[in-house]
Amino acid sequence: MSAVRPAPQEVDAVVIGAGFAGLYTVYRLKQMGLTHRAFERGGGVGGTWYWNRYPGASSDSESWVYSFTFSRELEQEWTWSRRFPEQPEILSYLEHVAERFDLKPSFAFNTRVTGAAYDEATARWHVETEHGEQISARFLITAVGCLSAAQVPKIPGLGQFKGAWYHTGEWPHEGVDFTGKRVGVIGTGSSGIQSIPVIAKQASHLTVFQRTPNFSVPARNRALSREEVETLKRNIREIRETCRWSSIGQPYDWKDAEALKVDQAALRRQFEADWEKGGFEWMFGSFRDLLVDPQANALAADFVREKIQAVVKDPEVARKLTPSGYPIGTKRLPLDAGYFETFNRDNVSLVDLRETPIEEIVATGIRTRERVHELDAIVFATGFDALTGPLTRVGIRGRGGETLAAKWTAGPQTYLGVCTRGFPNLFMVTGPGSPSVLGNMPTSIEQHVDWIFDCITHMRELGQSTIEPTAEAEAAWVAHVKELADATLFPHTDSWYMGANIPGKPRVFMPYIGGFGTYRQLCAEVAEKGYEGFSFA
Ligand code: N01
Repeated sequence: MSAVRPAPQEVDAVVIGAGFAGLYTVYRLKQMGLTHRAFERGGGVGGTWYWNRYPGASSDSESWVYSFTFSRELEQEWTWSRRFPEQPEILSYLEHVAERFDLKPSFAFNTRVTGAAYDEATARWHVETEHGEQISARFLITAVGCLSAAQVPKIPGLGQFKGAWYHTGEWPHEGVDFTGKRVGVIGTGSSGIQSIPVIAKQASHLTVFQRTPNFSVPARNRALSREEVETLKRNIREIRETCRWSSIGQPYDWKDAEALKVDQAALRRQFEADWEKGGFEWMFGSFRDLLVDPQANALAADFVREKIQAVVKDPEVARKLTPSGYPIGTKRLPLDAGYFETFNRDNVSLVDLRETPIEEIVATGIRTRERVHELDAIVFATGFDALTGPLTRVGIRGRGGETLAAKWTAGPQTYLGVCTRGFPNLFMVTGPGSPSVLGNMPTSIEQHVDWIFDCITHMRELGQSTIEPTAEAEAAWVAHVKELADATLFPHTDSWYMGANIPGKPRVFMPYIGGFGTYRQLCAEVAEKGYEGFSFA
């Protein structure tokens, strides 16, 4: 019997996560010949797409940009079937990437990292897993995702519920059959809005528990024709180059026009035309003042309110579904496939929690102030402890044993959203303070990972062993991120961007909103100036 070679315990880098970010990080580590261990709490690759298997789960970025660009061969050999790829297809894509580039052997799956402590004497990270493994690494690279810490609200009585309950972000792999079941969905963010139309078709009755009515734009998903695929593949380099320099990492950008300065008939025509096209372009390829000027924003919000009123037949239901009191787009805008139409079905009812709040969950369902809604299953589409949650829950301790959670009590403190002072050689892929969730994630991820590996190469060439931001650079970056956000309408809204969905979380706008292209340029300039704002040892 041949002995199994033990996995190395002293490595150049530990990677946490096997989604887009973790896979590309491991690809680069292999390419550079750096020794590494990678850990993933799930049973396979996929990250977000491994966990979010809820009915209707799909990307809101078009398939031809929601993918890697690092390999031209990969780009040409993989063919997407639809405009917006659905969860099973994205997961197959990531599995294909992992196989094609032989990335899987680097990962230990079903293995949660339970702690990582920086040892000042050796300038190394000591990483522990739930299975008791101890690894020493020079670099710690987190690829833990921005929306991976699922949030089930603490509603009294969940323990006594006799039916089944699920969170969209931790959906059972075998799927859930709601046929003949009375289902309740709590939450009307992107996950709720994607899953509600699909669950409504299966369930005997669906009750939607809505706290804040949401704006939503039609996705208009469709199959791609062979001709379209061929054209896209021919032009893919150009398309992706546009993404790299655009505001949200997409192949379009804000128009060079302001809603308040164009003729109102022309504005209407533009809104209508983009509405027909579907997708994020309706907002993020639109007038450049929509998210900075309240009056401009109101024009867009009124347009969507009219669409809701036109679709929903029952005026009382339409009233409850119509958002007001916050600017459109300042909560992450969902894309939908017949969300508002779903409320015209006989088997769907809407509970407005602002009028009749949930008091408790009982054995047979959900009791609001008004009555008990009898249910066989509850779906929590209640979101995530975004951006900081996935990082703080790892238990990362920097210099002097300080935890990330302690350092970030008043909000995330980072430089460029990739490093944080007091945690030398920790790189956070798409960390708070970077554009991350405000753009197309694979574009953000590739930019960050490439920057990290350029930085590691630089350190290697100059014989430096550690890197961390200076106190001044970090403070200036945090102030800059805040200043940019304050110039927009975002801080006025309770959203997960602001940490407002998590009780006790500091109210800080977490991502960098200066535009993805601008951010890329800034990162490149920092590197060109010898990693200005970082100190090396
Ligand atoms: O979560 P959310 P999500 N009682 O936080 C409600 C990405 N994503 O999973 O608005 C009652 O947006 C909450 O109400 P309110 C995307 O970036 C991407 O839907 O806080 N209700 C809200 O309605 C997205 O933005 C894709 O008042 C409660 C909902 O639950 C992000 O993930 C698909 C409640 C939560 O909405 C998160 O989306 C899906 C309570 N105690 C997700 N607590 C694609 O790209 C919360 N709510 C396709």
